[in-house]
Amino acid sequence: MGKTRKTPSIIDKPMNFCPGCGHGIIIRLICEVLEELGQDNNVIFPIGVGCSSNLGGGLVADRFHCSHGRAAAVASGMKAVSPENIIVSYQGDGDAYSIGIAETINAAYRNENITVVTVNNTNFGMTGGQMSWTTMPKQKTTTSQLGRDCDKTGYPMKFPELVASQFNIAYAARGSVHSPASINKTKSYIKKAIESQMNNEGYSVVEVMSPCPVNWNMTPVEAMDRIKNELIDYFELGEFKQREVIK
Ligand SMILES: Cc1ncc(C[n+]2csc(CCOP(=O)(O)OP(=O)(O)O)c2C)c(N)n1
Repeated sequence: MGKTRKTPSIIDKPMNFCPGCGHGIIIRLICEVLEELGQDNNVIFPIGVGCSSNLGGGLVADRFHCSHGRAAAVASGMKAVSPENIIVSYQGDGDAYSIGIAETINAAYRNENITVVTVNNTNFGMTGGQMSWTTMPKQKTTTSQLGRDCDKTGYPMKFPELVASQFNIAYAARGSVHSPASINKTKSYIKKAIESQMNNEGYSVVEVMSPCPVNWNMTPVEAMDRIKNELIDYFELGEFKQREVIK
């Protein structure tokens, strides 16, 4: 018998995600990390609007459901008044990048000592699969029915690379949940991000590539394969910035 992985105690009950969705895996990883770092009773989650909002219903943890796209601004305020708490904003790509890009980027610009986890499923999942700033070239969505035309709408945004290259932030990485190995790597990224907040190093962001079988019109297995075979060629996995802390 292999060692069983214990469910983190702040996970209260099953969450309402579609079969094959990646959100549940990512939330589980965040909770495992918080427990391992002894922060599970010290965390506050500013939560975005979208499928990410379901985090609120499944955890025994302090949380605040923010206006659409504004979680990074709320997170900055929480950290300012309560610096001893660990602040983890949890948002989708549509929320953090399309709708809330001003708040998202300004928090990075100011190097706020918060952690942002963005779930990139290349569309606005909750509202039925509209195009977002991470929709792939030629990808069909309900608002790009002939396939995304990037000459008209811009190219998919690579947020961790952007802030890592332009701002003096602490940590930026992109993970994925398409395989056990990528899940374990993603967990290590989330751990480094939260540790950097605990060390007062500043802003940390982990984007996670996540399947959305329902809106991609795929089976769960096909959706995982899409990440492996298509998405990570464009959305490269890895760490883009890691501050060297002088001890
Ligand atoms: C101000 C405002 N505009 C639009 C909406 C509708 N809305 C709800 S969820 C959502 C999309 C969220 O997409 P994303 O952040 O990518 O998260 P996902 O559901 O894919 O995880 C939108 C547009 C809203 N609730 N409020």
